[in-house]
Amino acid sequence: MKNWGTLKSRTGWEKTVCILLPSLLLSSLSTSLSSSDLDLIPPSPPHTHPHTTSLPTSSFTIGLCYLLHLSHSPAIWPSTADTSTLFPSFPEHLKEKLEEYMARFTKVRIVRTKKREGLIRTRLLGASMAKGEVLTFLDSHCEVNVNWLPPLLNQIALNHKTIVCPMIDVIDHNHFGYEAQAGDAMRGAFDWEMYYKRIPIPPELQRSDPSDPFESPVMAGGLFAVDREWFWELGGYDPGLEIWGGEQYEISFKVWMCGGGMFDVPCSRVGHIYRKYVPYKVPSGTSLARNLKRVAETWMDEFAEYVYQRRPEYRHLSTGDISAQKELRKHLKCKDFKWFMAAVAWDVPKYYPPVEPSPAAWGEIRNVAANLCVDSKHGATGTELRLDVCVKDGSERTWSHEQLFTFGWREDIRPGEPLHTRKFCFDAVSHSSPVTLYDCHGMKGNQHWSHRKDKTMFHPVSNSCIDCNPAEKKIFMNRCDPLSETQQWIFEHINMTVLEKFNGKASS
Ligand SMILES: [Mn+2]
Repeated sequence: MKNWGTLKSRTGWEKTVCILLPSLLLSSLSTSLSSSDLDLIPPSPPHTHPHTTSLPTSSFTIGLCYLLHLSHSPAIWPSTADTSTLFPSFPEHLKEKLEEYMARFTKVRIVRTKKREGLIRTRLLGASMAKGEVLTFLDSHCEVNVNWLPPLLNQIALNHKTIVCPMIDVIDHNHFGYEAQAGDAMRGAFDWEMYYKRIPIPPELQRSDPSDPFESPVMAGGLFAVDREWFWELGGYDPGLEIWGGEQYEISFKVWMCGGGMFDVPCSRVGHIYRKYVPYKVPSGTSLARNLKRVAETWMDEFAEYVYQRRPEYRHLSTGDISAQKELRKHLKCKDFKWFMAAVAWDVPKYYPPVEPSPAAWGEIRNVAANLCVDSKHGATGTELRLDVCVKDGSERTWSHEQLFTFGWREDIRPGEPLHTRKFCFDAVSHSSPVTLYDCHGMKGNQHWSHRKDKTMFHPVSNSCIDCNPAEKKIFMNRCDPLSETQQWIFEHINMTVLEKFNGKASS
């Protein structure tokens, strides 16, 4: 027993227990072990693992601030770490203090950039100076968990063209509490505005052992391990990307399309602090858009058009020179994006279709009794919907109104025109609650609406309807009474074919 390391979380993912044996990894469900058994197995310090030489050595590149936090993670310096490289940015107060402090970690090298280079080029610099066989990239605001590294290295030892990502657990930015993400193991995906999304692992890809690594189309951010030579064969990150953003898509598309693959490894856990706001200034402000367009132009072929349809402002953006990236793609004989969508990300369009199916209704929503419109005032989560004078009827202060809504294919209602909806949905929690905007979850439930022939807006889950008080301009849920004109609503535009399909599905 003493040679075994056990991986055990503080909360959230006890179901998956991963056991490390010398040079190979076995994983099993905890059904045969009770949690008290697990407590009896002392996690052996990483440096005493008697593994063979078959696991490659690893170098780390870690960015920016909070790095003291990470360097004190007990498991960050396993014996497989050959050289570790830390990268502070340029805050003056860290200069000598940091060097003095880090002197006690003999494996740490501090390398400084001359000017601010941003995450992407700084990581490239770290990678260029690393000597280990495997590069492991981590954010500085991370805390690695027990035995996080060997399961990653193992996948790379099996296939050196594999990029592997740990499960990213959540460290709360207020109190540093540690827990798994909602849903824990999920595939990395994206919508066609290029927002990162997580989608369930489809049954076809589910393993009998949930602790087995699984394929993921795109990585979440910057936490991954990669064979050093393979990383450079792939051209590293595109050095033309600025500061931050889009690089996770670039490396993900590239590794899949150019003959490799990407896996998430449930046995490898790394906690990450999700911050509430960005604590630094990003120069010029458009670098994210430019980065995304650069990635789209280099890798996404005709699918880039789906992005531009949703972000028309990208059309006129300059990507800078991408000829080297295109040349690399040709040189590596990479497959096209159509292949990527068919072979790797085939389940993504089920959640995020490139061509949005036609909505059932859109435009203003006018109440029959009040002759007033639903108005969400550009509000965010928690905003209560109110009645207001319809913009079309010459209401002034138009800047403060938001009266265009889309009743779309997910059968939820969102502010905005069909191609540019916001990510908030009409949401009700009971048969008498107000109707508010809430972050769309896309899973129907309490955001599922139906617009019936009698003009009511029916909420199946609470078996109630949207009602209003014209005098107070309040909008709320109530017991359905189709004869009451305060419960009758008229959408400006209706696609009857789609609407009947929605309603037919509901009644069948
Ligand atoms: Mn981060």
